Amino acid sequence: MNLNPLEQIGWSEFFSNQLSGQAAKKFIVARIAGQHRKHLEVWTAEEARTLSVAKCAPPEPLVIGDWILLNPSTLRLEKLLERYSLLKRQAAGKQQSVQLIGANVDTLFILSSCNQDFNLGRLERYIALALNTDVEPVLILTKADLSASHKDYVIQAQTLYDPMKIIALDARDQNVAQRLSPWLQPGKTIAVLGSSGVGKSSLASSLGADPQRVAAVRAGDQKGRHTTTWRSMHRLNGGALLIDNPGIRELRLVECERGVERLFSDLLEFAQCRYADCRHLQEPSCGVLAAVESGQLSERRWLSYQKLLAEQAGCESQSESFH
Ligand SMILES: Nc1nc2c(ncn2[C@@H]2O[C@H](COP(=O)(O)OP(=O)(O)OP(=O)(O)O)[C@@H](O)[C@H]2O)c(=O)[nH]1
Ligand SMILES: [Zn+2]
Repeated sequence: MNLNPLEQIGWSEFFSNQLSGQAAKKFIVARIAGQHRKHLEVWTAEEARTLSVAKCAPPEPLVIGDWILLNPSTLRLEKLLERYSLLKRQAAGKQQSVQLIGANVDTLFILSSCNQDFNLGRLERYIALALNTDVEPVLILTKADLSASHKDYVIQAQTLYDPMKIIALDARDQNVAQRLSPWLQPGKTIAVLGSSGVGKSSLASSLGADPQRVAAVRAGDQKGRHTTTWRSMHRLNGGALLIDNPGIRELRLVECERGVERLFSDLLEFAQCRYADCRHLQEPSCGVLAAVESGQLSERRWLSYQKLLAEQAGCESQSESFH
């Protein structure tokens, strides 16, 4: 496959359709490839450049993975192109504030270790986050080499969302790219999320990410809360792009009803309820409650559904300003 320089960093028809021929000639097309407190790193067809955040103040916040148009003489932001996917969550410690995680992502690698880090409720949040914006979730169970029972983890996780691919591996293994090859096509963008210590940096290195950039993300995480904006994009061996993120302590969903509905489609199949607007909480003649009662549906799953819906109710879209 012969990709031109922009396609190699993720450009596609979805974006070129947003440009008039004139705009394509007049402006520099760039992708945000690094987010730091005071500056952005962008990639163009020719080079990597650094921009001051002050010059990039669009009406809505920018995030790594975004495609933007820059004025060639001032390097000011002219336009943010429409995104085909956007991963976001509630900002840590700030209810009602949205934090963007990454834009124009094709695949979300959800990392969890085959040990006490493994938690079904937490995985459900990550999967819903991806499904909400049509990003394919892929569950990567790391530290499989340390667990005799990694197959049990796979079986448990498969109950969460049947179509999801699950791969158990050793993140330090240099051959992991073979097993992940369906998602590593040139020009495709992958975001990696998971708790601290699950092997995000190890996996990035095994896939060929530049170790210096990986180290920068880790150092940023240790500096404290401001560093949540410290993310970078890596080119992997074989040509895919990977967005690294600091470890997430607690993921809370926001504006994610669609993702929750898709994740819990098995539960909603039971929703033959008396009331059309049944919330499946305690209403009489509720098909979902009846399924829990009869054991067709696990109580854990029903509780999880209710919890994920409740936590985002009342969380309005007030994006955290990027500074
Ligand atoms: N045995 C084994 N060790 C692993 C595996 N993945 C990661 N490790 C080790 O676990 C430790 C943490 O791995 P990292 O790759 O730094 O984890 P991380 O997710 O990047 O952590 P943060 O940077 O804190 O978010 C390191 O000592 C790794 O060598 C694995 O699959 N198997
Ligand atoms: Zn109901």
